[in-house]
Amino acid sequence: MNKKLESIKEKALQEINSSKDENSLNENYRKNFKELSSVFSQMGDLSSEEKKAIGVKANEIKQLVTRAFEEKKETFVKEKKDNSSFFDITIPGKKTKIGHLHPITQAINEAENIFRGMGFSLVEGPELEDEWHNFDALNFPADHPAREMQDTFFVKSKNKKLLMRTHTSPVQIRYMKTHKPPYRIIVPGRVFRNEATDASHEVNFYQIEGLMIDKEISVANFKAVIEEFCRAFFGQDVKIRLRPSFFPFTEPSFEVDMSCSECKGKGCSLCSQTGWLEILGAGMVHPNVLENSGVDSKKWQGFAFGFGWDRWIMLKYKINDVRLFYNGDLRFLNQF
Ligand code: FA5
Repeated sequence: MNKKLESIKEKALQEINSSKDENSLNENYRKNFKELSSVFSQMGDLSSEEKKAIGVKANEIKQLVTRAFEEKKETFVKEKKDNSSFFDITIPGKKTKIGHLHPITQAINEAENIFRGMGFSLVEGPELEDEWHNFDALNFPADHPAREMQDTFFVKSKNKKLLMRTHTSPVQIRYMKTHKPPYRIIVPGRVFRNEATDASHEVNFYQIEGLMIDKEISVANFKAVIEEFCRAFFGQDVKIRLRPSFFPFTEPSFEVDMSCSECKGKGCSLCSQTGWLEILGAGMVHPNVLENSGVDSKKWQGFAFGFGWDRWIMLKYKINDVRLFYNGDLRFLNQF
């Protein structure tokens, strides 16, 4: 029995100490402990003296094996800890993905910088507007088709007739009503129209409004400001021209064309072979609009303009569908 105990001890210690990992250590301990325990069940035929001596020895071996098991386990735990705290400073870092500004916002910032250089400041207004600011104050007649539900998103409300603004021009009114002239502002912002979408029409899109009012502001000042802006944005060789047009809130009104950014005025598919691209609506602010905003139209005069901002950026980057700006496709957005 003594010999058997000795051989169990040797084998247990040898197997425990040579275990390669925690799993094999557990298995070796379990197996040998079971063998050791089986000695106790074989002590039935021994005298009480022998039983006592063997029992003491078996218990000593049990303690010895258990200690060896715990010590070995401790080395594995320590090894694991050492490995996990190791930090290899030579491994290249993982680049954190950060977003960037939307191309429309980037271009608004660029426009703001250019206009600031000409003394304009940036003003914002609400997207949810009332009918008076969006239409009446801007001299739209009561029966103007833009006021129809088919063109404008009206919002249910108890008191005033509310709508999603169809252009940024109502901010002119809000600004003039609360500030004294002279004025030199630009108003970038989102506008909404109830229409079917296609490559050049969205239900929500951006405009940049401009307003300059002083004592002697003329169409010549307007032309100089817009030409300067177009050149700063597109390049020095850009030309612009004015064509007569109509808006209820400006008189006279004009559409502004810019020489085609693609063919430099020679004629191509982008400009329908005309050499010109339509870029904005503009005009001298109608006296009724000044009066509606509390500004004396006999003393003050000036111009306003409105860029369709999405189409302007489409020209710059040769984008063929306005809907790309809004569908959240990262393959498109990541190019900016
Ligand atoms: C206006 O909205 C006037 N408020 C502009 C203005 C301001 C004129 C100040 C005079 C003085 P218009 O409805 O033409 O004008 O729209 C301006 C521009 O918005 C258009 O030239 C076009 O580039 C753009 N636009 C119009 N509808 C859409 C649409 N559905 N999707 C994308 N762009 C559009």
